[in-house]
Amino acid sequence: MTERLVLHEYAASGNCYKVRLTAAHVGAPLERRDYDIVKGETRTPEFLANVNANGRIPVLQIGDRFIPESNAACFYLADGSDLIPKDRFDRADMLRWLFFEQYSHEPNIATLRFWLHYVGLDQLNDAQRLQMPLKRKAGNEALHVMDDHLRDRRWFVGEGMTLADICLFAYTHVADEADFDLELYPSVIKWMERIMLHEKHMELAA
Ligand SMILES: N[C@@H](CCC(=O)N[C@@H](CS)C(=O)NCC(=O)O)C(=O)O
Repeated sequence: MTERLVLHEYAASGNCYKVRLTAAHVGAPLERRDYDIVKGETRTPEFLANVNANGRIPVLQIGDRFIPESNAACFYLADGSDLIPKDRFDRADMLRWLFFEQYSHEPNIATLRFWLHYVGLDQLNDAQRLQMPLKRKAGNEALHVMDDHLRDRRWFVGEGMTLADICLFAYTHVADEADFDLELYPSVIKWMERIMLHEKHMELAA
């Protein structure tokens, strides 16, 4: 990769962490540009016009082009590496888990983490408070699905670590910050330990 890579990010976000972890894994040097999402820095006219019309980070800048959506950014970085299965079925299965992460996992676990750990229970509005039990239930359902899948597997797809593992690891390993009890999911815990052992570049993504 010869083009300059800039990650527009908020460092505490798991969506941004997964992009950093993927970059570290494939050895791609990333410049980092921080935005305070609590202060609305991704909602300014300049950000909306020049970085992401959807007003969110992460956004991976490649030269003068921009890729929003964390899993798309991860895919760009991982394309051609050992994180993307060669087998056609496995590649589609990897995408299945990336979509699962965005639909069933992240909207529940990441949102509860942000509300409880960064905004604070006292600061939540009525609509957010009302959604909390539903997000708790759906987050636990996602963790159950993962735990069942991992009962007799080491990795989500095939025989080695893929992008599916990196993307699901991002918010699972901090789910305790959203008050999820990971002890209820022993196969998930073993899988996280496996990733931490396997992923030699983890400290580069901190
Ligand atoms: N599906 C998007 C979600 C991006 C997202 O929700 N980003 C949050 C931080 S994790 C954000 O930018 N929030 C600020 C805002 O909405 O103003 C992805 O995977 O990148």
